[in-house]
Amino acid sequence: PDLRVAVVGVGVMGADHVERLATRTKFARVSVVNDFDTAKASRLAGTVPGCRAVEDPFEAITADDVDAVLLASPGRFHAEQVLAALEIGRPVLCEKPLALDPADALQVVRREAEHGSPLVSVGFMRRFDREHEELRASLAAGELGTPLMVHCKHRNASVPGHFDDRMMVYDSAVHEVDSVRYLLGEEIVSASVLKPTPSENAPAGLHDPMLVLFRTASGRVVTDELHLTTSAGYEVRTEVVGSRGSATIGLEVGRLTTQLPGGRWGGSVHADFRPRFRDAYDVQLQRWVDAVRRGEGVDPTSATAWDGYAAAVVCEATARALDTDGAPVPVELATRPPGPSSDHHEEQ
Ligand code: ISE
Repeated sequence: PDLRVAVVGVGVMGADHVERLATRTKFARVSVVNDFDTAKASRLAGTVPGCRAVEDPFEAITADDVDAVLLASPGRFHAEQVLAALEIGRPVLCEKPLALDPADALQVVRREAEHGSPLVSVGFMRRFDREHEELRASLAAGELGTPLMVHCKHRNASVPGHFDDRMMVYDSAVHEVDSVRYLLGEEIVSASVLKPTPSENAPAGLHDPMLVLFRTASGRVVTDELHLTTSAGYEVRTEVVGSRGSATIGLEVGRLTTQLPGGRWGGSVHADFRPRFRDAYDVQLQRWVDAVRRGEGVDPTSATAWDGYAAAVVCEATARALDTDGAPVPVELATRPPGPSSDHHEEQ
C-alpha cells in the first residue's frame, strides 16, 4: 500500500512537497495536511484526492490514517513536533532547521537514541543534489589532493521584509553548515562574521551581504558569502580548493544559454530554491518513502538528527558572532550519544 503522509505546514515549501507527493513520488500519498492558515490547508486538501485538513498540528502528526510525517512548519515549532512523532514511533522528515535551540535538537537526538532505531531525517536537500554528490565523491577519491579551503556563495533574488540577520544565519547559512560537514566529513569548530556596508536593496536593519567564516576541526577555512537581495536570482556555488586542484559546483545554473546580438552571450538563472533543487527534493522524498515503506525509518543517505543538532550548535555560535566585530566564536558540541543517530549514517 502507498505510504500515507501527513504534511504539517503548507507554506511555500510544504505546498511544494504536497505537489511533489501527489504527482511525482511513487508509493506515497498525502492523507492529512495542516497549517495555521486553516483556510489554506482546507483549500489544498480539496485538490488532493483522499486528503483531509486538520486544525491541530499534533492531531495531524498522530492521526490513525498517517504512516509518516513531513514537517514544513516554521522552524521554531520543529523540535516539539518531531518529539511528538518520536513519541509514537512514527518516521518524520523534518525540513531544516531541526531546532533553533541546540538544547532542543539534542533532546531529539537523545529521544531517538532511546527509541532504539532511527526515525528522524532532516531535509538538507543538497545532499541529494547530483553536483553535491559528485563533488563529495571527487573529494573522497582524493582527486583534488587534500582539501584546504571551501568557498561558498549563497544568493537569493530577494527575501521577505521581516528577514533579519539571525535569519540569514538560521535559514540561509544553515545550508552551508550542513554542506561543509557533508563534503569534508568533519566538524566546524568556530564561526566569525564580517558585515560589509549593506546593499541598498536590503530591508532596513538587514546586513546583506554578509561574510561568514568557519574553521573546521583539522584547521580548514570556509568562506560563506550570503547575499540575499541580489535582485537577480538564486545561486548556490561551492568551490573546494585542494592541494592538487580545485572543483566548483553551481556554475551551470540554468541550462538555457543564448547567443545575443553584438557578440554577447547569455544564460538564465533560477528564480528560487524550488526549481534549482527540484531534482534533489524529488530524490530525497522518494528515498525517504522507499526506506520507510521497507520499515527502515530513515534513508541512510539523508541528514540525521545528529546532523540537525550540529547545525543548530554552529548556527547558535554564528548568531553570537554577529555581535563580536569579526572575532571568532567557538562551537562546542555535546558528546554524541550511542544509538541510532550515530550509527545509521555512514562516517567518512
Ligand atoms: C530558505 O529558507 C531556504 O531554505 C533557501 O534554500 C535559502 O536559499 C533561503 O535563503 C532561505 O530563506
